[in-house]
Amino acid sequence: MKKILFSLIALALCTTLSAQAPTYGYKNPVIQGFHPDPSVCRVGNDFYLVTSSFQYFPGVPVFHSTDLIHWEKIGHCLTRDSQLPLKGANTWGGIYAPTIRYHEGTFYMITTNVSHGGNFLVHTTDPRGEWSEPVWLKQGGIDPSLYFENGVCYMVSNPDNTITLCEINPKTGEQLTESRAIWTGTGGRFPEAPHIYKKDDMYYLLIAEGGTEYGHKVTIARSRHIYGPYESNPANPILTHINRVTQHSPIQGVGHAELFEAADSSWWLVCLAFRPLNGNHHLLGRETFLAPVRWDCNAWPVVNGNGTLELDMKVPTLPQQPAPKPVERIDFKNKYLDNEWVYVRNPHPENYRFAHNRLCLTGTKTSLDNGETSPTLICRRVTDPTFTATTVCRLRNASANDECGLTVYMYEGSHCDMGIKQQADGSQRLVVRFHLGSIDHIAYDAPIKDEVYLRVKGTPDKYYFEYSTDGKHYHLAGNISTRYISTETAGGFTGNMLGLYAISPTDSHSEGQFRYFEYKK
Ligand code: 6LW
Repeated sequence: MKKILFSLIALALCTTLSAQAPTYGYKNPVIQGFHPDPSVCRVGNDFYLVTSSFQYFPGVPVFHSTDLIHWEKIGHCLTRDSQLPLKGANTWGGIYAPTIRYHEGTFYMITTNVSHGGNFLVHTTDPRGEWSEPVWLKQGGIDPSLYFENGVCYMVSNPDNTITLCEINPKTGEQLTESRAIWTGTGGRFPEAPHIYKKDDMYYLLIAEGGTEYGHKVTIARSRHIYGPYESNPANPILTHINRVTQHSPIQGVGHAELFEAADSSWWLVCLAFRPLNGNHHLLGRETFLAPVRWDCNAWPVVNGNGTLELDMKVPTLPQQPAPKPVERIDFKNKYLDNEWVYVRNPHPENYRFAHNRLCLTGTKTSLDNGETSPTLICRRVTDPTFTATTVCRLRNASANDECGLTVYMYEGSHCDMGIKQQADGSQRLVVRFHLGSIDHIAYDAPIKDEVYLRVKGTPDKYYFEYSTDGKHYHLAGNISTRYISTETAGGFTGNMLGLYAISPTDSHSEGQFRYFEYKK
């Protein structure tokens, strides 16, 4: 009787719980802000996702989800200088598209450091923990991926714009077979992002073509044998926004995808795309999108019915489990930074410390215009078309021209800074400066005293730079059309970041001391 009662209670609980978990509809992008080239692996009911990181340190963020919609950033694969040399890496350099795979208890992440050493992989048994030292690989090209079958580890990448396959020892990196060309795609430029899957005794080769701009598309081919010959899907591309039906879609540049199966046998796809916000200009970089896939036995996969995506996806989903929300306000007195924060290239840890209930940044000669080494700058992604970012800081022990403040940073060639600047006579001024390619423009320069609140208000069309001495009444110190700092104008593979910085042209050991940082959408 007790047993029956217990079972009844358990059943009632399960029914209520599953009744509570929604299983319909979600919003794209599922990971907002600069998070391109997504790759996913599944272990039971857990999905792990990685994205590219270019010049930023630590590199290759790792996300976890059980419903594919809510993703929690659980760490980074590349957290040590020995794994991630980034000297001279810019927004077109450093770490390109990663692939994550799980095989016999081990997670593998394979990627390219285009600035140092080319293709390599790292592995771990705990994706929330530390990953191995890099295992360097011989086969070139970008976008390497792994496929495991019967004790063999295959590596695929795109040297010479040709999808190329070989066998490797994933623990030593040794290449065990000659590299063999297997497909060049359907004729689009930049055949890249290859992944191999096996289904119904066929090998499927998924790639991207057309380049990562408006001509981007996803195509697929299949073969009975892993080395080919591969037959192209007559319905290619299986996903693109290049056509007239999506000409006015708020999502563009759809490509670089990964296909995978959930535990309930449903198929899904993640890919990158961008959201034009100011005319044809995009600010947030390439983001991660999700789509359902229908993949019948012996058939070609069909993405979201007609090979396009929407922001508002009206489709059945896995039971939805909201992930913890990112913190809006970080008080530096807690001596803690969450894993949203990254540095540009390999940071100098001695220039970052918590003291006086603040985050203290020691300025160096390396300015934000420097593309070789690491300025004192700690950043997080802009993740929303409309946002307000606020910090409060003071500049201490400063010599003439030392500075600290808040920047909207695309890369060294394109950033808008608002900061406190030390004068030769000991006074301080509030300066707003736009550094846009060869143009350096001072938008504001006025006296200021001691601690100052700095606020950037972002809208799709304009960024507004404001400051306050009491945190209540703000003065507008400048504004700029977002077009100037968009990917279309500035270039690069990354997106807008918000950064706290300090600079000292004479290495005077002055400090920018920040009390908190708040980001609200
Ligand atoms: C990536 C390539 C691409 O390696 O852009 O859009 C490159 N796709 O596949 C950098 O993200």
